[in-house]
Amino acid sequence: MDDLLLQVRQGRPRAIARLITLVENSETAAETAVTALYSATGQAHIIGITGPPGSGKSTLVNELAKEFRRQDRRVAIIAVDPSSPFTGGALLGDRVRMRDLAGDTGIFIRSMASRGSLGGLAEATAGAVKILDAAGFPVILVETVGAGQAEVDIANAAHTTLVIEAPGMGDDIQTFKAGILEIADILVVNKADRPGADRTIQALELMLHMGEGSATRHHGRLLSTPDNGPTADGAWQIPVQATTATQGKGIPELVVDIQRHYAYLQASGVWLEREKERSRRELERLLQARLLRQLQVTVAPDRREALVTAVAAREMDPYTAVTELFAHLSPSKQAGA
Ligand SMILES: Nc1nc2c(ncn2[C@@H]2O[C@H](COP(=O)(O)OP(=O)(O)OP(=O)(O)O)[C@@H](O)[C@H]2O)c(=O)[nH]1
Ligand SMILES: [Mg+2]
Repeated sequence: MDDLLLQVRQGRPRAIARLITLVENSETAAETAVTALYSATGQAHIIGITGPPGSGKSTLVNELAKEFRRQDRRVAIIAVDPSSPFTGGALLGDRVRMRDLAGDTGIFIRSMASRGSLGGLAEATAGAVKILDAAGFPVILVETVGAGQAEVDIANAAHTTLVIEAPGMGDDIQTFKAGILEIADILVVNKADRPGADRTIQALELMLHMGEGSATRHHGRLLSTPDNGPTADGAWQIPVQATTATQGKGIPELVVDIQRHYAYLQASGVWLEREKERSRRELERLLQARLLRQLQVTVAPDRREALVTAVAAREMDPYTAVTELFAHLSPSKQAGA
């Protein structure tokens, strides 16, 4: 493991791939890896890319990566695929599209499938992000299909979240998924070569204005006016950027938006706020998992089962059952807490 960790720190692709797989499949490996690597993390700009199926996320990620490479920045890509657990078809398609980047050692591409990951996809993605961060990638792009909780999880893990829309999906404000303003730092209207792109842009901008009118808050800050960039009071204005990913159009502009958002996060202190929020959620998750494991070790299965049965039979209420379970968790330490 030590040797593997060393090679990861040196940015060796094979070692990185191997460690991600290990961490995906073993809690112990995850603990060892994160303990060893954590102090080397916190450097990468983690960028989430989410949006409806087929809106052009993979094509866009491919183009973004090329643009970052032009600036001589190393890029890691994680493609999260929660929607198709049965075939490798979608992933294969992504690989073909990302072939422009094949052979470039400044780039690392990893697909995460929902099956086989121990603590769930969000957990596995978070592990991979940490490894890539410690491996020295200054930019990590995480593509996830807009499917409810997954996109929220990614937004929570990312510093900058891009929500990708495409024209022809109704272009009614109501058809945009509720909550995208909660997670979007940058709105992208891809497929701007398609008819109706202007209407989509207008609809999104209208939505941003409505948010302003009803004092919708974005990450605790008010949005939003059409002119881009932080306002006098320092709040972030969500920009709407048109792109045609298949022709590389709008990509340099989008990278400027991303870098502007990075500068805003750093200057405003929001970067630290988000890191703290993420850390808080992570600690709570780990604590929950460890408490559950501890209970499973200290309370015999038949005792646990007896409590479940008693609660089901209304012989005991669930609070009393939990109190009894808790009494098994090293009572001496609890007294001091
Ligand atoms: N006309 C046009 N087509 C595009 C554009 N960007 C992507 N496409 C096409 O749209 C289709 C879907 O693109 P993907 O990049 O796979 O979209 P995705 O959002 O990653 O799709 P999923 O991962 O399956 O949700 C492909 O056929 C792309 O070639 C664009 O800017 N204009
Ligand atoms: Mg895709």
